[in-house]
Amino acid sequence: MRAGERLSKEDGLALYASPDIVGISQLADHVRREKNGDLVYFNVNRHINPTNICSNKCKFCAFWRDQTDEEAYEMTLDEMVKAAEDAAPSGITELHIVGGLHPDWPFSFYVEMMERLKTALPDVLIQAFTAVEIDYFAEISEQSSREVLEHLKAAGLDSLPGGGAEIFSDRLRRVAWEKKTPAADWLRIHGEAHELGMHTNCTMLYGHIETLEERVEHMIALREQQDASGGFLAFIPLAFHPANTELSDLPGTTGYDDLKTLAIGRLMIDNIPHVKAFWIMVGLKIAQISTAFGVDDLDGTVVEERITHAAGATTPEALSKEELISLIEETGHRAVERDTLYRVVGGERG
Ligand code: V47
Repeated sequence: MRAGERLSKEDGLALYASPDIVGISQLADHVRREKNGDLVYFNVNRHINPTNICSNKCKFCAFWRDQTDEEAYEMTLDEMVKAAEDAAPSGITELHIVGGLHPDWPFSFYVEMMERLKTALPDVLIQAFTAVEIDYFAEISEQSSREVLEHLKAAGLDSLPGGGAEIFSDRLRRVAWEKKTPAADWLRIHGEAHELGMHTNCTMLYGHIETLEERVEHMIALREQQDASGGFLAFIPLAFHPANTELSDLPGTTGYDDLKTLAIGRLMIDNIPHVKAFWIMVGLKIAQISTAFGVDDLDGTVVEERITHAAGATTPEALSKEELISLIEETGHRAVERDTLYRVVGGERG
C-alpha cells in the first residue's frame, strides 16, 4: 500500500486482517479530511415506505409481507402526501421513499406518486426507488429501465437511494436473494440514472453470510462504476440486523466490524465523495465515533423507519436536527446541514 495509490483487493483484505483499528482510523481520517475537511453532514429528511408487500422475499429482510398477511400494509397516495406535508414544518429538504415490490400496483401509480408529492412540496427533493424497484417497474410496464427513469424524472424524481445492492456476489444471490436484480443490472441502472443527470447513492449490506473477499470485491465494483458514470454521491455500508429474518440465528455485526468496514470503505472507494453511517443501523454511539473512521455524513432525521426496525433495530426512529448537531459537534467536527445533493442548507455552523 503506497500513499496516494488506489488500493487493490489484496490491500482491502490486508486491512480487514489487521487488528490495528487505530491505524486504520488514522488512514481513513486522513482521506476524509482531504475530501471533506472537518465537516460532518446531516440532512432533515422524512422516510416513507409505501408498502411492505413484496414479491422478492429476500432471506435477510424482515420487512416484507405477503398480500394476505395480517401485517401487510399499503399506503394510499393521500396518506403519502399527508405524511410528507406533516413533516414539512420541520424543514425537510428530502423525501426518502423505498418500498416492497407490490404485485398489483401499476407503474402509473408510482408516476402519480412522484407528481402528487412534487406538487405538494415543490422545494423538497425526492430520493426514491432503489435500482431493484426501477428494474421491477421496467418489467411490469414493459419498458427499458432507462425509459422508466425518464418518466419518473419527468414526474418529479430527483435521485435514487443506494439500497438493493446487498453484496454483488452470484453465490449469495443464489442462496439468499435469488429473485433480486443481478449486480450487473443494479450497476447499469445507476449508470443510466447518472447519464440522465441524476445523482445516486450506493450501499453494501454486510455482516450476514458474505466473505470479507466478497465485501472488498463489492467495494471495487462500486468504484469501477463510479469511474464509468461518476454520479454516486455517498457510499453507505448497511449493518445487517438478523431479528425476524430467515437468518435470525446469525449474531449481527459488532462495533469493531462496523467501524472497520466504514473506514475500509473510505479507503477502498477513493472516487465517491462521501461515506455515510446510517445511524439507524449502526446505532448512535458507533455513528458518532465513526466520524473518526472516515465517515463525513450521519444521514438525517428520518422520522419513521420500518425496514431496520422490523429486523430488530433498537435505535429511535427519529432524531431532531438539534440532536444530530450536538452528536456531531461533540466530536469536534463542524455540523453542516445539507440537501440530497450535498448543497449546504442555511449556512455552515461553527
Ligand atoms: O435495500 C434490508 C437493507 C436497505 C435489512 O441511499 C437491511 O441514502 C439491515 O438502502 N438489516 C434499505 N439492512 C435502506 C437503504 C438506505 C438507508 C439509508 C440511506 C440510504 C441512502 C439508503 O436496507 C435495503 C437492504 O439493503 N436491509 N433488510 C436488515 N435485516
